Amino acid sequence: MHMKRAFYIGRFQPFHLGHQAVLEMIAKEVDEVVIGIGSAQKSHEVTDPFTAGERVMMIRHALGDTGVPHYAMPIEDIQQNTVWVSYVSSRTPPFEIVFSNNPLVIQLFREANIEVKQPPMYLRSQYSGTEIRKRIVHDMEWKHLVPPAVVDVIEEVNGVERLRNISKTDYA
Ligand code: NMN
Repeated sequence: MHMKRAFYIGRFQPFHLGHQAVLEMIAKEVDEVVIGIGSAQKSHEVTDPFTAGERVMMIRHALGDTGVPHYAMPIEDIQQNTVWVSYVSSRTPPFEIVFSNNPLVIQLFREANIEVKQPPMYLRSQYSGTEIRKRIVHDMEWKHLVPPAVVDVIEEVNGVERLRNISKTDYA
């Protein structure tokens, strides 16, 4: 049995409905999706508030009912872009195509002769991690931008309070 697998990497800070829509589209083209949770070493930063484990939970519970067969794997950053593709490939299930709109990711995989497709951006201005983190910090509506399961994970780990606390400056 030959499975066609795609690779899709993001920071998922947090996983939102744009990610979910793209993954549902990718799942129509392949049998399984290898999801790289990028910058896995980061957490508790204004632009990267959630741990790799929390992001694994978001993806598992959000994709649970969607019929997107996947492996979600934390991937730490490395200092050397020249070896990044082999670093990723050495720790993921084999994949034959990459879906990404990140210019560096596209460049590195294409240089390694791996096929890259750019998925359509799904309502990009709304469904953006930057926008969602900003809304959480400023006490604006954000829950409609993420799958209900992600609201539950963020609440379980006190993510709203964490993000607001780490966004404070010490001279405010
Ligand atoms: O498009 P975003 O959500 O930023 O995700 C891309 C991810 O891929 C990031 O976590 C980024 O750090 C990662 N990445 C890492 C390297 C490296 O470690 N040298 C190279 C390219 C992309």
